[in-house]
Amino acid sequence: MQDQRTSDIEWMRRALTLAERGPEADANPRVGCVLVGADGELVAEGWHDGAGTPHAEAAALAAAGDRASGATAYVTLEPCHHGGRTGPCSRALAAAGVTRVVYAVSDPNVAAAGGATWLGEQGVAVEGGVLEDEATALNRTWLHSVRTGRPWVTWKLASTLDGRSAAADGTSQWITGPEARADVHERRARCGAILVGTGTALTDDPHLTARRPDGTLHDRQPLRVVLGQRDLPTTARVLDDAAPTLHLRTRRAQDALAELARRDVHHVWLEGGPTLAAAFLADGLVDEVVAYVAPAFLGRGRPSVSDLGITTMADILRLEPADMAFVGQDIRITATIPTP
Ligand code: AOF
Ligand code: ZN
Repeated sequence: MQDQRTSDIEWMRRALTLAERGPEADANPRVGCVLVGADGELVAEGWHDGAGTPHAEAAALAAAGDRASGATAYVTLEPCHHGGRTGPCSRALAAAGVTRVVYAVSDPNVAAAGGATWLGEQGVAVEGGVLEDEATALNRTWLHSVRTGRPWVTWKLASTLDGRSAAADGTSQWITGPEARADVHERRARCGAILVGTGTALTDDPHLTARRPDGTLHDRQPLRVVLGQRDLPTTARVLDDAAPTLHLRTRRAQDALAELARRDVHHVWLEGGPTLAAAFLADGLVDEVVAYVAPAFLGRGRPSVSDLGITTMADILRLEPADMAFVGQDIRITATIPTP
């Protein structure tokens, strides 16, 4: 017989795998739940499939029926304790006769939290923090957004080895190859919003949709967000009907992000240009950089980011490397910016 700690970890790993089936760019987190009987056998499983659908616990309880009585529930997020769109999982678990609840990470959503405490008061054995790091990584952007009130921001850049994102005459197509561009489109589809400034929208007239290499649209399109006070012509591609678009007429990046968090966007894909990127970086609003670096030089040309006000080595902005990979002929570097 395995000790309880080992089996707790194994079942939680299963719950995390189930959670991954949920949609990534949803308003809600990805959550998985496994119900295990007193005999140590699997009773039922469930996962959350996006806002408005049953929570993971509710899905597992529905699949279990009477067999939930006396079971242990493994949940990747603390069970909710609010009315919300679907009703409190804490009460549903207790009502079904679940005697033990093991969860990975506490719910930072103040409206929904409190399930663990309440279950404990009902005499249910409750334990939190099992595989907490893995569960945190799974919902990194959602947790960040709920905790800070602003979405996780990924700044995507494409540049040459000498850090140029456009040639001296302004031409910028194409620094990176088709594989890198396809990679960008796939990642766009997994974000809540794509953000550019009015400068980029007016100069490049981008679509800002997520497309496959054959030009067809991905099934999911992020919200297209243009930031800045200048008007856009009604003919701008970003205003076509391929995806929803929001023009935020504020200069303040912080306000724009707060507005997006209110709209349940928890992952923003920032796509330039250099002035907007510099503003976000200077305000500490970039959480992660995904840089596609082409093995090429431009010499003269436009830098990927404008002045950051850094004049001496002591002030260098250093990132935490997270990943590096070849994407076609180009190199993709992923790095995070630690919050001070
Ligand atoms: C859970 N299990 O599967 C999820 C939870 O609007 P609602 O009713 O869908 O509630 C959303 C909130 O509930 C969400 O912000 C988070 O705090 C929690 N999500 N909780 O116990 C789940 N998806
Ligand atoms: Zn719930």
